[in-house]
Amino acid sequence: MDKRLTEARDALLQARRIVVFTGAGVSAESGIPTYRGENGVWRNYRAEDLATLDAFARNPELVWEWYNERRTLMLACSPNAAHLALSEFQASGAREVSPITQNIDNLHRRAGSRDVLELHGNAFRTKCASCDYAVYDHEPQGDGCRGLRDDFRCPRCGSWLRPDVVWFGEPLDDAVLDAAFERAADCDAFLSVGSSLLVQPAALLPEAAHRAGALVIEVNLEPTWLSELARWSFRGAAGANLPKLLGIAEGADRQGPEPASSGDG
Ligand code: BV8
Ligand code: ZN
Repeated sequence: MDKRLTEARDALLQARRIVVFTGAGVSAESGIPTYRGENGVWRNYRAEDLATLDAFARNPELVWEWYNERRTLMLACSPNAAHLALSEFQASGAREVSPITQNIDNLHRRAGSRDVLELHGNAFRTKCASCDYAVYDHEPQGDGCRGLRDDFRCPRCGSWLRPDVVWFGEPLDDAVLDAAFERAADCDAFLSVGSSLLVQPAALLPEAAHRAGALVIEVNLEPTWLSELARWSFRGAAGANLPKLLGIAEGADRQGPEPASSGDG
């Protein structure tokens, strides 16, 4: 294993409170397009154009069609080695692990991660645009929203239902954001995985951790503004690097009894 990766892993495994902050890049190997990568344009729509309140007000059917298409794709994808390693790392209980994600694809939950802070919501949660009705849809709603489907009308007040995600220009949920900043300021290690760190205010979290003196490590295919600040910045895929960094790949972090010696010791 790359010497720098071993050093970073050994330093990381000393930490007691670790935030693992993820972006679209952690789900790329599961087959979910990123936002700004070469295939970053969703079909012929751009997230910035459709993931907005204006777009929904103008054409809710189109926005629902887009989200149903994305839900269908997300359900067809599976958590990859990065999601699974993070879930195993957290489950080991050896230290406090706080997953904070910008992704709405539900893959961290499906991988078994707990207590995931979903900064931008979850594509599978549906909420009423007017009252507090909300429901967690495990399956995409039918075959998409062709014309006015009454499935998209709130059973309580009749208003439009919408995906429970944070659109551009919308504020993030205060409680979620406060919790995220608290964890970033309190952690002793902060991992940024698969994010271009361009979307605010999420992109302020790595900075908050760095300012608080946390060990900062990055795994990303391309350099970001954090790459200079990080103690280690690995240019590589999350699926290949995160399991090694977390000591999962070769069981370096097994807390259980020493594996029985193979008798050649
Ligand atoms: C708000 C849900 C205010 C919807 C999302 C100008 C300057 C600065 C800020 C702004 C500005 N103009 C406007 C703003 C604010 C705006 C913003 O930040 N815009 C950006 C585009 C400049 N922010 C907002 O609007 C936020 N709200 O500010 O509200 C307010 C306050 C009070 C009252 C009223 C209003 C809301 C932002 C949330 C938007 N919603 N998603 C949906 O998706 O349907 S954001 C969406 O894009 C994703 O959720 C994700 O968070 C983000 C994309 O970021 P990344 O995850 O980093 O993904 P990206 O593709 O960019 O990068 C992937 C990286 O992975 C790449 O670097 C790539 O190299 C790497 N990679 C690829 N494959 C791999 C890999 N790495 C490792 N392994 C691999 N295999
Ligand atoms: Zn309602």
